[in-house]
Amino acid sequence: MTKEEIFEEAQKAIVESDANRATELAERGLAQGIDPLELMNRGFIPGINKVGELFEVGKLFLPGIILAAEAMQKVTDIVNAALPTEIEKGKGKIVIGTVEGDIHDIGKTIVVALFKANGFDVYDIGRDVPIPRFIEEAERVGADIIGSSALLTTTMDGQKRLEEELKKSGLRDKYKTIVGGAPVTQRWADRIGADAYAEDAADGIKKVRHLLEKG
Ligand code: B12
Repeated sequence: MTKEEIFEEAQKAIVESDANRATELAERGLAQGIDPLELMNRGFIPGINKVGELFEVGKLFLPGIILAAEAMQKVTDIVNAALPTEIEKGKGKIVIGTVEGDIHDIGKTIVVALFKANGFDVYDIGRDVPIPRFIEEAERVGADIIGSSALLTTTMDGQKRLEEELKKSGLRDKYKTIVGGAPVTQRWADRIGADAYAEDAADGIKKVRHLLEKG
């Protein structure tokens, strides 16, 4: 199979919620030497995005998304495990989680894996995380950066509350913050006063490096 065929089939397998086919394609793609991130970005992620679109127009219902998400989770685990292991340590400590009320964590898991693969110390606090918990964890581990993910327009507000809580506790200058998630934009980051916004995991690495350089 060519690379393009794998990407196409990968997308189809997610849309069809075919976990077996999806895992087979993930393994095959990696064995063929396709870059893990490219495999996600051009194969599986367009698949899950398509699922979102079908849901939006009423062509797919919640049980369908759940099945597709399960298939997505499986391939994410396989592909993440194939990311090259970290070579340097001590580049920066990052606490990352999905905000309160939000259980979407596929994207966050990809971000966590890529940060780890790039040598960062990552503290993944999971999903549906109460806002104070982000700060507690950052204080506990002595983080440099706090990253938050939000996939619902209603839960994006948690990212704003994080900024507010940091200010209230006099800790705003101690940490850099980065926000992400499908509905999140640079404009939102500017509006709430976050230090950075990232479009995807690779952009996240770039932005975090920049934040750490700036000090
Ligand atoms: C899979 C999915 C689910 C799965 C989640 C499984 C899981 N373990 O994550 C399940 C079925 C559980 C689910 C549930 C729901 N979902 Co849903 N879901 C999706 C779907 C189809 C895909 C999300 C996804 O995984 N995308 C792939 C990943 C790779 O992309 P990503 O998350 O954006 O992450 C990338 C970047 O954004 C960035 N990034 C993300 N976070 C961060 C953080 C940092 C720090 C950085 C640097 C970068 C970064 O990097 C990532 C990698 O490139 C989306 C559609 C969509 N297009 O987003 C709907 C969607 C988000 N869901 C939606 C809805 C409505 C729901 C439900 C309310 C449905 C319901 N009626 O119950 C519930 C909500 C549950 C809750 N309280 O959270 C709506 C949201 C609408 C809105 N305006 O808010 C969407 C947009 C679907 C739609 N079109 O209507 N969902």
